[in-house]
Amino acid sequence: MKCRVCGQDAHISLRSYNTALCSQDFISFLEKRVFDTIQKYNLIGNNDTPIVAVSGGKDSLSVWHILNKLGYKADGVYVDLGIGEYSQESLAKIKKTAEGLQRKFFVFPIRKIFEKGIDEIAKVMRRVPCSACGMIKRYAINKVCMDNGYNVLITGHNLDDEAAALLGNLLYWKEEYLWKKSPFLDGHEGHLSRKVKPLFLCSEREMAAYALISGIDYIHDECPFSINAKSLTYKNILNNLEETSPGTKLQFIKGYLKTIKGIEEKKRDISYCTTCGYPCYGGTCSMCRLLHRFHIKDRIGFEEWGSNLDITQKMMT
Ligand code: Q46
Ligand code: ZN
Repeated sequence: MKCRVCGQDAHISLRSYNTALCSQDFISFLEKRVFDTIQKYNLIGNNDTPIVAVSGGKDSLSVWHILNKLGYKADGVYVDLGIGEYSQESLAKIKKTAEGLQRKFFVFPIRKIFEKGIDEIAKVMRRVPCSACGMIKRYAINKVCMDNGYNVLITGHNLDDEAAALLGNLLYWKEEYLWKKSPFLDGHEGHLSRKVKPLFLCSEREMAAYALISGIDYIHDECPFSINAKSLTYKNILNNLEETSPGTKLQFIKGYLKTIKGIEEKKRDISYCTTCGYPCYGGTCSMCRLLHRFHIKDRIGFEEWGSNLDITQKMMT
């Protein structure tokens, strides 16, 4: 197989695009797709201050790398879940990437703040780890954005993540989540940053190839709590469909985007937490209730790591 662009040997075949490319042209092809996605859906504007939610995995580190390569000067934010070696290694990969990009990043160190890892906190909350994790991550990342003037939060969700989540929501007709699959979620001025997903048209396989070819050093292990995630089952189902009908995932997501234009977002009456101002559905938000339970309001803060890996402790305001 020959590269469609330069005619040299191809290294990756992209069946959903009915094409094959050499490593170098694949990198340009993927970066252009991310750039076109940002432009077409107005994900990041010239006056925006973007920040990437990084986990140490291939997608978030790659999107961080791509954005900075494309000229979007993005910093990073990481929630350290306190899961032993997994979290330590993730942090090490993020530090290395930040140093290479010469960008700073923020860390919300759960174990230092709560004196417990996410699994123990989840037990106290009587939730499964992923539920506690989701709530704390959303809150902490948004707080870093609000306290430091970042108005656009970028996540590394890829096509496979989005298609699996959409399939799950459709199977159970979770109407309230259907509109949330958009690559662009509005924020609330002064309370919630906008959320965008520049990789939502790039598949898992493409992102793995991109990270490998670009030499991005990421953590290969998955979070230990992801093992029983339903999303993995949905991903397998979609991969089987993709095998026989290349392009299925892309069509699924693109078709959805066309369709949701006509769906009215079902808005619930949102109010703001009376303690911290975070959007919630009445009274005090879940995070403020959790902090109250742990009596740790005075320890809630984050670390700011400079691009030279110097570190500053900051309290949340
Ligand atoms: S939710 Fe669950 Fe993930 Fe949090 S506890 Fe791990 S698997 S990291 S995106
Ligand atoms: Zn609150």
